[in-house]
Amino acid sequence: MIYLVTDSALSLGRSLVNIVAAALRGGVGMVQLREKEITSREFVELGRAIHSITLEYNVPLIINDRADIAQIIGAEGLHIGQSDISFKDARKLLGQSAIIGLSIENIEQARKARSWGVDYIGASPVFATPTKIDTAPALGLKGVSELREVVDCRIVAIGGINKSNIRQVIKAGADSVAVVSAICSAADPYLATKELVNDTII
Ligand code: TZP
Ligand code: MG
Repeated sequence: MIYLVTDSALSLGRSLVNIVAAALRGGVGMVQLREKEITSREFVELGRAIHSITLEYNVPLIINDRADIAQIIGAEGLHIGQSDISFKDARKLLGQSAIIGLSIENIEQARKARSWGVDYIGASPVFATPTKIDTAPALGLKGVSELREVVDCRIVAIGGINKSNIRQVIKAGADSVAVVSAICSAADPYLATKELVNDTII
């Protein structure tokens, strides 16, 4: 499954709503709204606009960081990192039906996340990427395989993944692949998504 993570700053001046719509037509199975540079009010407005399209495709919308915004717009889930609110608090706030994903950077964090019952772990980053530079060292394909052996929860791989390496990431054991620039910065986000989706069928 291809999981689109948004970044307006990487969308080459195009409307994020149009990019998400193209990615949904192309077959993404999950969308995460990850916007670091906008106000809370803009985040809510954009979230509502994007949610209305993801609902048409029956694709879950996940909000990055902001449990309050996930709740306000009725999004299907929340994605948190190691320094965000805790998984326990997020679950308490959003309830059992919410999809809650947690980024992990090593096996220890993955084990803990598994024991808490997260819905998926974001294995981050698989490869070094200019999209996010304040990351832990890259896990590499070996890191993904190790995670696959140790934890039995869903693994969403993220970081530097594109059509040149996606098959290897899936072969290493990722259940899904999350991408930012491979779709948001693509000349044709619809075609780019379709190609990535085809590549997941090994
Ligand atoms: N978390 C870890 S790497 C990353 C995030 C949000 C960015 C991935 O972006 P790209 O463009 O798919 O490498
Ligand atoms: Mg975060």
